[in-house]
Amino acid sequence: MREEYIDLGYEPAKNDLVCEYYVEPARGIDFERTCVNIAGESSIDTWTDILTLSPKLAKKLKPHAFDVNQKTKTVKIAYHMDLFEINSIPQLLSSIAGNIFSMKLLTNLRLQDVSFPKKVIKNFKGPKFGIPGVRKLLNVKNRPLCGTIVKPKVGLSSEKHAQVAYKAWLGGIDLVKDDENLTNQTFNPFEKRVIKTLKLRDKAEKETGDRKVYAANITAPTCDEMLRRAQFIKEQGGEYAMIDIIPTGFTALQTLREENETLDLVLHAHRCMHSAMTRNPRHGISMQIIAKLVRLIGLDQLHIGTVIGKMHGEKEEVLAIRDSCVLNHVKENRRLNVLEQDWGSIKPLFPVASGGLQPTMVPKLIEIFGMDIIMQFGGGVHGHPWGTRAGAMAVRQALDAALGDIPLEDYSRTHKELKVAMEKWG
Ligand code: CAP
Ligand code: MG
Repeated sequence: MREEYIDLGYEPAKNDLVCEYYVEPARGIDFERTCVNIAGESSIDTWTDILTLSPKLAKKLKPHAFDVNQKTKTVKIAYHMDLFEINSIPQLLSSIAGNIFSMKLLTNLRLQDVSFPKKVIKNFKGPKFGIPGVRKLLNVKNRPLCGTIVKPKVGLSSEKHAQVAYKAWLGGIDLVKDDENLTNQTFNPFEKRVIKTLKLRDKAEKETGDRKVYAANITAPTCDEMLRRAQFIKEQGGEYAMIDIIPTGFTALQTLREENETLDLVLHAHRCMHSAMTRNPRHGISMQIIAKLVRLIGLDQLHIGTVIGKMHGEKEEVLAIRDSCVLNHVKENRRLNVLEQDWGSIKPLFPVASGGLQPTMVPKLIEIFGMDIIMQFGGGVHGHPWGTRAGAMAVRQALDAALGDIPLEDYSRTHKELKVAMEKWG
C-alpha cells in the first residue's frame, strides 16, 4: 500500500477538498495503515499495487493524509479537485463516503466534516430564497416563524387535511406542511390535497390579513414525477414544496434545484432517515455534512433538531449544524470536528426545529436558537385539548409572551389557550 499517502507536512492547496474522518481500525490493524487504505480507496487506489496510472498522474492525484491523530482516532485527508466531477454530489459521495465504509480492516468509520474549496462552492447555486427570501415572502422580519405539520401523518382525506391546515392558519401559524410519509396515497391524493389546501390558504390569508404558506410533499418515485408535482404546485398558485431529502437522494435534489430556477418555489428539506447515517457517533456520516450538502445544492429550509424535543441531538451539535446553515464563514472547531468553511456568496439556509415541540417550549427555543428559526409543532398544535386552532393560538401566545419578556405563567392568566396548553404539557 502507498505509504506516501501519509503526508504530515502537507498544507492543503487552495482547491483541495478536505475531509475529516473518525477511524477505528479492526483488531490488530495499525491506525496508519487503515488511514492509508481509506485515502487510497476513496481516490486512486485499490487493495494491491496497480500499474495502470502513470507515475506523473499518480503524483498529481494522490491523496494526502496530512493530519493523522491516533489519540483522537481522526485523520484529515486532502483530495485534488480533479478527482471529482465538480458539480456532482452523488459522485463526491461515491468517492469520499463510498466503499471505504465497507472495508474489513476497519470496524467503525465516520465522515465528520468536509471543507469545500471556493472552486466547488462557485459551481453550486445555494438557496434561492434562504432566510432573507423566506422572510420577504412571508413579510415577517423580527420573529421566529411558526409552522405545523398536519397530523395524523397519514389517514386524513384531502378535505379534512385542508380543514386542519385552515384552522392552524387561523390560529396564527405561518407555514403548514405535509408530513414526511404523506405523498400521493389513495385516501389523500396529491393533486386533490394541493387544490383544496391552497384554496383554504387563500381564505385564511383574506380572513387574517397575513401571508400564509403551504409546503406539499413532492417526494415521488421518479425525478420526472417529483418535478411534475412541483410544477402542479406552481400552477395552483403554491409557493412552497417539501421533499424528503434522504429517501429521494441527491440526484433528485440537484434536479429539483436546477428546475427551481424557473419554478421559483421555496424548498423545504425534511431529513427523515438521516439518523440511519448520522446517529452513531462512531460510524456513518454526520448531520453537519448533510446540512452542508443541502445548503450547497440550494434548498431553502432544513430540519436541524430541537435540542429539547423528541429527537436526539445535543445542543452543541445542533448549534454547530445551525452555524453551517446560516453563517457566511464557519471557523474550525476541533472539539466538535468542524472544519473551516467559507460560503462565498451562498445564501443562509433557514434552520427548522421540529419534533416533539409544544407551545410552552417557545421561550426555551428562542433562548437556544434566537430569531432565525422556524419552529414547527405537529402534536403540539393538533393535540391541544381544544383543537387545532386553539393549539396554534397557544403557540402564538407563547411567542408573544417570549418576545415581550413576559413569563408564560403571567401571560397565561389572560390567554386561555396558552393556559390550557400549559395544563396539558406543563
Ligand atoms: C414532527 C414531525 C417531523 C419531525 C422530524 C414528525 O411532528 O412531523 O417529521 O420533526 O424530525 O413526524 O415527528 P411532531 P427532525 O411535532 O408531532 O413531533 O425534525 O428531527 O428531522
Ligand atoms: Mg413528520
